Amino acid sequence: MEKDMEQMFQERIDKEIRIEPKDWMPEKYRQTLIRQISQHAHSEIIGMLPEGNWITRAPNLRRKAILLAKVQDEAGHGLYLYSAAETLGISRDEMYEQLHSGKAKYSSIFNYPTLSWADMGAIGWLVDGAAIMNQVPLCRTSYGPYARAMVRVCKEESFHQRQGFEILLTLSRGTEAQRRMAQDAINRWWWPSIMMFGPKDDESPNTIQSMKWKIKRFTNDELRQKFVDICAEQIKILNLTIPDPDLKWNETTGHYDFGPINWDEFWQVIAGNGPCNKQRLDARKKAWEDGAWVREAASAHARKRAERLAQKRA
Ligand code: BYC
Repeated sequence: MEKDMEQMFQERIDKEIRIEPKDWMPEKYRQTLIRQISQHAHSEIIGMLPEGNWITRAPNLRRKAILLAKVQDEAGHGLYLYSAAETLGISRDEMYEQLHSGKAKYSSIFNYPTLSWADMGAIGWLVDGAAIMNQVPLCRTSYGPYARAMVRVCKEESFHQRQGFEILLTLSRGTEAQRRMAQDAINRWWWPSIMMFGPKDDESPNTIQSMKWKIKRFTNDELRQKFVDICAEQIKILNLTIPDPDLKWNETTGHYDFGPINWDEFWQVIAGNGPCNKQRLDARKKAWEDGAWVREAASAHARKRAERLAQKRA
């Protein structure tokens, strides 16, 4: 019976029919999506912290307003995604609990510090750029609520990517100190950004099944290569360099070759040993604890209203 259901499910996927919350789905499909969507939501929320650090220090009012809006967009993305995950039968409280206890992951990239204003440019250009590369195909992911959330997220993120590039372009055309600051930010964010796509395909336990279920449309390495190819061209406009001596165009493959990735660093960061893991998680836990009185007040208010309504009706 279960076998037949699974076969019918796979046939729907193969025919590109979207799976919706009330449809039957294999338990492993549901669990994979809960893992990926909640990790994605946590990444958006934790991802507000490195940039939030610069809102008070943005160089002028225009830059401050733009950065503030971007960080607020990220909060919105997190909320769409938590809602999408909730349709799979997990509560928001459970997801927060998994984040705070360290059970759920969030993107490795947000465990690096933001040391200068140019980092706002590098995050927009590289981190949002990598995120879009990964998320545009997710607009066609097989689970309806996730796909629809991605359409909205991608629209805003392409704007975020451009604002980051524009910060770097302005700095690259500025004083020598500003150029150096832009180059330093690219040097620090390049390798963590290409790690963001996840482990290489032969070390990625989830890719084969997720491709079969069309949760993922491209493998980690395919997306990483597309991203490198685009950045290798865009850096020419910035007149700066990508910190990889092995980066060069390969006539035969029609792609840019790139140097070895430090996978040990990636696994260390995921295991909780990156430069800012503790700081990021502590900030989220503190926000949760500090918000307890708001949640209690809102529940008390809702309870009173319900009681009053019930009395009126009686
Ligand atoms: N960081 O088998 P794999 C943003 C984990 S935020 C941490 O390849 P999968 C933004 C992976 O979870 C948008 N963990 O897994 C916000 C798995 O864990 P388990 C961020 C990672 O799921 C603010 C294990 O390693 N984007 O745009 O098939 C400011 C093995 O990996 C990472 C998303 O979240 C990582 N980088 O593929 C600016 C995209 N990579 O099984 C910007 C949504 C892998 O041990 N997620 N792991 O629990 C995905 O597309 C996929 O989950 C991944 C990984 C491609 C990331």
